[in-house]
Amino acid sequence: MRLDVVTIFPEYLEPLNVSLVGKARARGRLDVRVHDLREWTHDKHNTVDDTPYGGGPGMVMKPEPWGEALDAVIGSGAEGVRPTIVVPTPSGKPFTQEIAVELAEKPWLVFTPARYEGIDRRVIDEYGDHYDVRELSIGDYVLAGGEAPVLVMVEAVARLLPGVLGNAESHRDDSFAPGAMADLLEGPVYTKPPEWRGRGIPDVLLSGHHGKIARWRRDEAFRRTTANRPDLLERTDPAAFDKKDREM
Ligand code: 6GU
Repeated sequence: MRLDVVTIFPEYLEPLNVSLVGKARARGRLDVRVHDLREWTHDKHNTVDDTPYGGGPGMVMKPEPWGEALDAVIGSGAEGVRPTIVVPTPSGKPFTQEIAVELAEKPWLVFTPARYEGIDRRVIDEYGDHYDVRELSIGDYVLAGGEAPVLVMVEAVARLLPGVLGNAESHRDDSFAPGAMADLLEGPVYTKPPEWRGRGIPDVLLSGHHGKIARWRRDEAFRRTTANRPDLLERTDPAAFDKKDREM
């Protein structure tokens, strides 16, 4: 997969050289290219923003640098490969695991993190007429720019690519993964030593009884979901739970 990021803070994307994403790059699973938006400005001060039409606080990112940057980046692609353009914005649709799975199937993602009050709307409309453009938010809070959301989304997508996670099974029962534990949060996990500061391990995990262990994990997932994310249970098919679950 190819990933391009156009930003006024290329150094903010340095973490893409580290850990899972960094290894995926080193192994050739990911081709990541970070670009400085100011390369596509032409004035002495490399201006990327201006005051908003209609007045109000803050600044808006000018359309011309974004247009030139996106034309150059998109034009550098392989013959016939069209990018999906991801526009991080608190006004976007929620970025979910389902969207991460969908994006992980694309050959090429171009991210356009903005600072200030966002990008002149005409840029999104213009590229939206010709490409698959996704305006996505990572949660209900406001950040100063889209760079941290790009790191979040790239990590969520990269770990789904074939050959990136060490163990292909590792994301099978992730919280939010589709499947048997869909819409349940993951329960607690333990490792050695068997006793730490006077605290032991739930006996069932030492029992060797795989059926009982699976049952316990599901009960814990249900308990944790009830406590932390009751909204997730509202949208779960009641058939996914048996009578005993509902009595917990
Ligand atoms: Cl994608 N951008 C910004 N600036 N703030 C956010 C966000 C994105 N998602 C949640 N808050």
